[in-house]
Amino acid sequence: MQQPAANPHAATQVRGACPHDCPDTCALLTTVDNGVAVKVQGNPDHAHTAGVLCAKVSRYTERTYHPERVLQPLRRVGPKGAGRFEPVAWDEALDDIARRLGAIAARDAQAIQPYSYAGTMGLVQGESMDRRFFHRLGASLLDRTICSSAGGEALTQTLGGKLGMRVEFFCEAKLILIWGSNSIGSNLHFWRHALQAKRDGARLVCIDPRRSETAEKCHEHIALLPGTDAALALALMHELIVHDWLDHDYIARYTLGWEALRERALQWSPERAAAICGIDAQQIRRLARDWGTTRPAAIRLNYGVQRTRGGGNAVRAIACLPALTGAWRHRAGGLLLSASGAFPVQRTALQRPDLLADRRPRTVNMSTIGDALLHEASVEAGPRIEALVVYNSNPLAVAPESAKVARGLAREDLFTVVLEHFMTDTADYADYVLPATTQLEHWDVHAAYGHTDVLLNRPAIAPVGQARSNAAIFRALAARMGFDEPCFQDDDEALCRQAYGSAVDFQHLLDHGFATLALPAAPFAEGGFATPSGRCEFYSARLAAQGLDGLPGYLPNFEAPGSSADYPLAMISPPARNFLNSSFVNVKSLRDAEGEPLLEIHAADAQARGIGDGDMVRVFNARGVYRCRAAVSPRARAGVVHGLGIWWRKFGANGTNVNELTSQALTDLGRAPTFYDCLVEVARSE
Ligand SMILES: Nc1nc2c(c(=O)[nH]1)N[C@H]1C(S)=C(S)[C@@H](COP(=O)(O)OP(=O)(O)OC[C@H]3O[C@@H](n4cnc5c(=O)[nH]c(N)nc54)[C@H](O)[C@@H]3O)O[C@H]1N2
Ligand SMILES: Nc1nc2c(c(=O)[nH]1)N[C@H]1C(S)=C(S)[C@@H](COP(=O)(O)OP(=O)(O)OC[C@H]3O[C@@H](n4cnc5c(=O)[nH]c(N)nc54)[C@H](O)[C@@H]3O)O[C@H]1N2
Ligand code: SF4
Ligand SMILES: [Mo]
Repeated sequence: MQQPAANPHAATQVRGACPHDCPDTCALLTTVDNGVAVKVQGNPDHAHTAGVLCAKVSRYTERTYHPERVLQPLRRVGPKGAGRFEPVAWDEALDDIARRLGAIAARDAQAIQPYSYAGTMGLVQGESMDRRFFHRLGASLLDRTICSSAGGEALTQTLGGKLGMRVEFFCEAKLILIWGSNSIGSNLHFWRHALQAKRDGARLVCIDPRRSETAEKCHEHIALLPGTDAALALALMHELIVHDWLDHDYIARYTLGWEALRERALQWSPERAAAICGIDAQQIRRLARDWGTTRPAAIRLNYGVQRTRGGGNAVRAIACLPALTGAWRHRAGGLLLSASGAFPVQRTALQRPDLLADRRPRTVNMSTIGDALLHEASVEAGPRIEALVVYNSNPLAVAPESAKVARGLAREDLFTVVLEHFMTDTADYADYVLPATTQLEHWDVHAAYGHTDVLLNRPAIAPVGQARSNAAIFRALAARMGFDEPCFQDDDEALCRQAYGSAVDFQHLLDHGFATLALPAAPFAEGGFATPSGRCEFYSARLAAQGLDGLPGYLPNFEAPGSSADYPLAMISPPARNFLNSSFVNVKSLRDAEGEPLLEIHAADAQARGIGDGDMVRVFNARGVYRCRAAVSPRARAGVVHGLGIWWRKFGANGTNVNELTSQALTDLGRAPTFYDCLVEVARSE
């Protein structure tokens, strides 16, 4: 059961890893018959996967053998964005790309901009040969902020890193707060543990503006307004203090800044927070009692809380709660947002920043790529972007304020190369589209952020068509650019070995497909935080030194509900269950399950606008217009609408998606986007 057997007619099973940006990082088993992948299943031997995949990846073969897959290099023949291309030979495409990048680099390599994110989470196809190539070239660096950097920075300041509870112990908790997470849709394998805990008598509370699939199944749902989580967390602290539901011993030994935090929290009565959160003060009191008096108690925090102006501070405030009650003492207590900091990835060896030598290229923030492409105010110093190389990402669909991204991509003087599986919205604007392999066709090795196992992905099948792995494409470009350092010779399997070096036994990965990191069951039971003080830092001297608030505080949204007469509704745009960001939108069975682009709206807000269920609506603000169908839905609270999923623009009724409406304003920490800090108005559309 490993590599396709010598006899091509015998069906074999190949072990792999799910490449998607999902906390679960499942172990896959691909059945290969006669060189064709016929089935992708969860590996039953891997405890976290437990033999179960989500609906999306159970259909992975539909994606790999999709009739619209890009299977040969393409060169643009029509206007940018029109999607008209002609096939071209690999050598011709690579020669021309190398020549054009070389000409730009001869003037200023910083005019070349890589743009990538987590289309694959693989360390090899996501952050190895590509980084070496751009480092050697001296291209602009990319600040990869689009998903998790506000919350990540908050965790780093408070706990010392992206560290937290082990997911497998949530099943032993007696109280679980599911905070800013629709776990059933986006973290299915955690939800198994929550359900087990529920069966064993635990209370589940969901804190989310939307009555999600997950909120419905919890004992209580607290439907606060978007961007108000810090106010809620501070009021919880207020109640913990007033009722003395505190672990004074834990606070004294293992935390920093308690007196200052206490003073701050005492300003946050439940009534004050309730008015801001748009909820009942009684709900806050009850939640505080639950958190203060239940052991073990755990928080599954997710990234939904950090996509507003104060998102970093919200995560800081929430991350203080387990230390106040000593919840960390128990392995089933504490908090988990991301565990990715536990992985000993050898990033320097993989990415080779030394290839920059003494050059210090500027850094461009991926979340403001619209402004950067248009070279507008507030963008990073340095030259106008002349070439854009996109891989593992679909910026036109996923980055905020897409009208600007589209205008930038349409620039005639921009040379764009896109490595892709499909003709995405972004690929339509490329000068060259290069066919990339999928996870079934290449080697890779993975970390995770929702569990703590390392996974290996072996290729199950040969590349489909003329597809090449990202690493192979950058290797070929490096050769054409004359980069002769030996590291440009490393093949994909060698890169897999380098990803963890001696920190993980590669032979074990080859033999079993995964390896479990040796980690303590309860990471902060006796302090040991990875902060400079070694304590949970309620007060951060590092933040104060940057001129920021040293304590977690509440920052109202840039576009706070009620602050604009023209745009009275707050719009959030969380993931759709059957898509993964903008991936899978073109897999028909999954698109059929989602139906069409929808806006969930509360009955009162719909009625006030004469909108009926199923009507077409215009959702608009000063940045743009998005047309879609209204779903008058009990999932929406009054004042908040939900534009679900990241649809491809080309499937949208007016050729846009929700990001036509979102802004490029950045969060308080981590320079991250504020997708859920967005006011709109909605009107019936004929
Ligand atoms: N099926 C599916 N799974 C996915 C993804 C996907 O697109 N589809 N995306 C993946 C990615 S990239 C990521 S980063 C992860 C995590 O992605 P997350 O962004 O954590 O996504 P969700 O789990 O849907 O949880 C977000 C929840 O937060 C809620 N929310 C919005 N604003 C606020 C707020 O201000 N406060 C609070 N408390 N809640 C708020 C939303 O209504 C939503 O239910 O999921 C991954 N998994
Ligand atoms: N409005 C709104 N916008 C959001 C969000 C939101 O909640 N609301 N969520 C944000 C978040 S959390 C994230 S993480 C970003 C996600 O943004 P992206 O990381 O851009 O994610 P995807 O949209 O899935 O696009 C990934 C692309 O990579 C391609 N790909 C996959 N594997 C490979 C490979 O091996 N090689 C190559 N060359 N290509 C590959 C896929 O075909 C796909 O088109 O979106 C953000 N945008
Ligand atoms: S997307 Fe998430 S749940 Fe689905 S198979 Fe991949 S890791 Fe597992
Ligand atoms: Mo993400």
